[in-house]
Amino acid sequence: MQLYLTPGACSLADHIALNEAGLGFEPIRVDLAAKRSERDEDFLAINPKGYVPALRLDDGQVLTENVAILSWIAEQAPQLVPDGPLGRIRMLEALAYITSELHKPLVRMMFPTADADKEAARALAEGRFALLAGKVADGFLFGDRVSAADPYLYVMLRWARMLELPAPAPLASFATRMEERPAVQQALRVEGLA
Ligand SMILES: N[C@@H](CCC(=O)N[C@@H](CS)C(=O)NCC(=O)O)C(=O)O
Repeated sequence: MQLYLTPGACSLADHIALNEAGLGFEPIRVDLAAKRSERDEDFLAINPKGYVPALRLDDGQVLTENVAILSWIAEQAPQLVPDGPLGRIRMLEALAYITSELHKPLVRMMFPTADADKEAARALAEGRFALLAGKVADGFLFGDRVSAADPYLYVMLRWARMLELPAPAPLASFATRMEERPAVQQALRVEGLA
């Protein structure tokens, strides 16, 4: 199995989740501007969407989209699925919120079309982080056990830090807790971020 990633990009979430799941995989870096992998592959032939993450499974199929990849990883490692009859659905709910309500405004802040757009995206992201602050008081999004959604939230908080968007204190503590985890430390080392 191979994970196509770019250091520090949203693919870091999938990298961490694969580590948390204890699944063996090869990390392959992608130059997003050139659309080539470090193995000199045409990345558009692997993922015609042209973006990371992309996960090539052992049978050759390629999965794309953080929500799908993180859900697939959780299916391989039930310890990453929250408890309860609605556990999987709650995780999907969190993944959908992170991908559409946090990931997108943060990207708009990184690549604004106008100052007004950047400020609007900042206000949106701030409000949306605030809604999650109350959820991580017990440790992670779903209590004291990491789910496949937590690495995605962690990566968004890294981006917020880079964009000088202050995170509410409970989210800053959550990020610190994530950074104490060997799965996170290993991913950061491999991506050259630690
Ligand atoms: N909807 C996609 C978005 C992925 C995405 O935005 N990837 C970024 C890095 S975080 C990327 O590769 N951008 C390069 C590009 O779009 O050319 C997902 O959630 O997986």
